[in-house]
Amino acid sequence: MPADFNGTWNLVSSENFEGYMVALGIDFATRKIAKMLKPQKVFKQDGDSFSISTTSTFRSYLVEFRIGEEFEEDNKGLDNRKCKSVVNWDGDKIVCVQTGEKKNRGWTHWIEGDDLYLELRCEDQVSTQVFKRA
Ligand code: VLZ
Repeated sequence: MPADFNGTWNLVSSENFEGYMVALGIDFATRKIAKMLKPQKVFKQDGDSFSISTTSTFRSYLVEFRIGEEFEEDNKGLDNRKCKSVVNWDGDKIVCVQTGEKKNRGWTHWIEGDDLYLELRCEDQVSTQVFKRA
């Protein structure tokens, strides 16, 4: 039985989100705002179907996918670069590979105790965020 990510999660800590945003080419003014945000994630997981909505007072982002099925991702409101994305299980983690202009782009989510983790990767930058159940 795979991990159950269903629920509402609030950001409690963030490491090197700045470096991740720089690697994505996000401008200074946007980064200044974005790094102050405490986004909330709502996961809906039904078998291999997922939706992850990330909301904040500034920008919000929704991604929907099925495990193992490649999809076009537009990253609207983030860096707006299109990529081909695919998410797979790695044990109890979900691992997204985002193939496009930026090398080594993707993210991994997993649960540790009561906390939701997110590792965001772009080029040589790694950001780690931790969320707690709302
Ligand atoms: O998360 O890719 O959960 O695809 C934060 C909005 C969204 C703040 C960060 C605005 C998205 C930032 C991180 C402006 C530059 C992300 C995935 C995994 C969902």
